[in-house]
Amino acid sequence: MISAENPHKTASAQNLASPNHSDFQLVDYLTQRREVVEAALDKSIPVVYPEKIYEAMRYSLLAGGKRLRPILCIAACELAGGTIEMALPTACALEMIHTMSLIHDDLPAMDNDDFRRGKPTNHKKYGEDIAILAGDGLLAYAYEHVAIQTHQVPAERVLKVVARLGHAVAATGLVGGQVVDLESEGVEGITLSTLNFIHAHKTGALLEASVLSGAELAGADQQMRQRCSQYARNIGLAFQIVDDILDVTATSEKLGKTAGKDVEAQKATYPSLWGIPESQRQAQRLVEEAKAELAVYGEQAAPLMALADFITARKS
Ligand code: GRG
Repeated sequence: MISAENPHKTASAQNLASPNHSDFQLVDYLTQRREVVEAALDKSIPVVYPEKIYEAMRYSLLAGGKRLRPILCIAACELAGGTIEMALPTACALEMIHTMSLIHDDLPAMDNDDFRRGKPTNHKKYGEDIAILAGDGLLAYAYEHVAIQTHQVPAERVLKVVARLGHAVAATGLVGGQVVDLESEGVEGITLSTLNFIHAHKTGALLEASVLSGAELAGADQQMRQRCSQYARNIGLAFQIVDDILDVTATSEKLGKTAGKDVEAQKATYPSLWGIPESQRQAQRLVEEAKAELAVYGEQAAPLMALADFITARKS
């Protein structure tokens, strides 16, 4: 059981083991960027008639979480010479899409989870019908938000970002990954390549879209986009490996969701294929390779470098 105090809500900076990149102050950076994102998310969806659906959307959207995707988007935009303001609507949209995927993932027809971000899941609080609609509402709103709220960015860049988000969400991304994940449940002998497919799509696609859309909004050149893409693929996979490890090693209280679900659902995971020590080594290797991609940008890349370290150091 998860305590009613919602320890997950303020967890990200506190749960960070010491990052090992240069003098960059990741905890300060995360705290500042999270504050900006939280305020923008709070403003993004008002409560109007019919109140219930707006409240349900806000319930999950404003329930905390690490805000990793918006922060990656902002950091990549800054790396490419852009501003927080240029990235903020897309950053919020990424969190709306991510939250939508969590709401639907938690439904009885999918993972059937009771807790998320330290609180009862959306369908536990509002019922399945409203939870489905809250997810749909957030997904649609994400695109409207990018299209209407992005200023000081040429329209063709915004259009590219909208297309990129669509690609990350569709059967080419989250949806495709989720389908193979559902099909693989309880199946023995899942291969590494199937596992990699699931997570490159279910988790990696949106993380990659977060980094690339930030870079694109600021007009990053082809070489920077390629480096950002490789960086994001590596941290995406590392993120999932760490997620699998935490499912075995962390408590529900720390995670803000039910721990041990992968074993219970007989899911193939990286620790089940490799064991925990090798999974940790692989995650570390991927993070080092991700950082090496951006080394050419020096101090400008410090936030993204430190965020890569955060992936393996995180405890929730
Ligand atoms: C997008 C149309 C559409 C459908 C969604 C349900 C589904 C299809 C896909 C599942 C995607 C999913 C839930 C992937 C898991 C990704 C993941 C590792 C989530 C945890 O992310 P964190 O740790 O969570 O960043 P917080 O709460 O910190 O934001």
